[in-house]
Amino acid sequence: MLDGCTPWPAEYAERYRAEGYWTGESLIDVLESSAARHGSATALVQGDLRVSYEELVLRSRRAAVGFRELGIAPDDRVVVQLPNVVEFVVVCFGLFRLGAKPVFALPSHRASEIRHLLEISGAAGYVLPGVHRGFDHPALGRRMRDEVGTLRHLFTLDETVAGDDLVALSAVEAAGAAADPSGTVPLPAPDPADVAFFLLSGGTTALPKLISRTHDDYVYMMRAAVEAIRLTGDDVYLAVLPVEFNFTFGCPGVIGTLLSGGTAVLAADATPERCFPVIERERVTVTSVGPSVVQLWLDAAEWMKPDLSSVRALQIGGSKLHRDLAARIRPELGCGIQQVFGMAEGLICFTRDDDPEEALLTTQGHPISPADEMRIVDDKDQDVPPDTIGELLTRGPYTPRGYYRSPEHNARAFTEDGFYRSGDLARLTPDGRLVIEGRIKDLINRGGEKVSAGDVEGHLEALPAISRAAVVPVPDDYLGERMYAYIVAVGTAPTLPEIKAALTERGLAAYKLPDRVEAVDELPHTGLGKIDKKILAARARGETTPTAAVFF
Ligand code: OOB
Repeated sequence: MLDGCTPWPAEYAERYRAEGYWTGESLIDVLESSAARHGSATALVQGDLRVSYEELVLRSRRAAVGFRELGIAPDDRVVVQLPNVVEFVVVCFGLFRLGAKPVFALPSHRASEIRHLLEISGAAGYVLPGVHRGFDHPALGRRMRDEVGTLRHLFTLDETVAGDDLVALSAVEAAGAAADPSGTVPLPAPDPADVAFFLLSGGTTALPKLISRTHDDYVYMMRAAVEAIRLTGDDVYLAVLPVEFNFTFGCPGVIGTLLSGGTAVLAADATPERCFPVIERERVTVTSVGPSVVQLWLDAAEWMKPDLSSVRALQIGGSKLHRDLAARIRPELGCGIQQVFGMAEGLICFTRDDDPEEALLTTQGHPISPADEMRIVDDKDQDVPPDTIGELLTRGPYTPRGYYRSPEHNARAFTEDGFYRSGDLARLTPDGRLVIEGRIKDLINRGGEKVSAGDVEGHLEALPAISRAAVVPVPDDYLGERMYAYIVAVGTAPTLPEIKAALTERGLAAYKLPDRVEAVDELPHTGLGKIDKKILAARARGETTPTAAVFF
């Protein structure tokens, strides 16, 4: 296994193999076996572009040879930041085939996050779009190459911005075709027990951590998700959220759809204007969104009156879906509903079609694998009885045992016997269904995008006009949570637009910008000298607590 990753202990690896969870197939095997069965069927759709399974295999093979020709080697890490386009899938399979490891960045990531991902992964390559949604990714890429020592190769989706130092992805495929015209150059078969790619954590500490996912674990997770949702070659999946998100990528997502021989349609964004016509035209059967998108779609459906009846499963996950919103989906959108609890770190839970209505509306269902272990524990790590809230711990065949290159953090994030401490507050109903109740970890879940409080606070405190900062979530009907920033100013307090502009200037992604700001003379502290976020959160929610008065 790649250096810096934590393998499963041998006894568990043996058990997962012996019990048939890990089958020794790589993601390449999965694609090729689907192509062997469904060669001319449509694998991917993006606007008017349709790509068959055969073409996808051919293009990803060419990409693999092309990347190799251009200097990418097996085990090299390559940060991939692309919108929802066919090339994303081609690049991923190209890198898998070469044994290079994609590191998934979100299209919304900016200098701060990209630098971190490049540095922590020691990336040799960075695949980026052109100017996308007004942001000049090529300029960022060039800057990063000057600043990050390991970064040697830049690739872009946009031919018009390509140059000697920035190779167009079309040129990568062309280089592969030229070097291997008959498609027979031998390429090493990936080791199924090795890392296939890296997902990003929601970020419990300052910046996202990398989560290595092996072929064995991810192929199994997808297969379990495919079975749980009964996905077949007749299904059409719509990728609404970014494809780099675990939910959209493999739960069952784009890649699980390819495993099933179905068609994955790539949407450019989550707007109803974009998605409703595609759902109608392609007869989409499954798609995955967060509660904020559900809200947006419900509002738009009132006047757009779309026909979404082909959607048998509108998967909703990433943040808490409130019962009243859940209850409107079937009558108002005409889609079936499936709640999904998931994490880049592993464990996935689904509600099922045959669940009682109330369980469908108010729980996050069951794990997708019988080998998933869940514990709900109190603050002494003791199991609590059903219907009691505690922290969710989990272990299983697709829940890795450590973050990449993070031994210190791993010691805290995992129990000695390998359970991942999710930081989620949850309970199990007496019939074993999971209900997420809140979080221990210091995150703001803004419409499913997890923003680390520490990350934003660090950036705020780096501004000359601010000496101390603390950010807290406030509940929000639309996004689930919004971010409220408390600052102690140096001199005149900066305004929200000034703060947003300064943070953007520092390279912070737009979804991490505070929604409101309030200047205070001093931040409240707990007895242990930590900033008392409970007081701040209560104040942000408009509640006044007697203690708050003492500290402000
Ligand atoms: C998904 O993955 P991540 O890694 O971005 O975030 C994981 C965290 C969980 O620990 C939990 O705090 C929250 O997101 N979460 C939910 C939830 N699903 C995820 N909170 C309440 N209700 C839910 N249904 O978000 C993710 C990955 C794969 C599939 C689905 C979601």
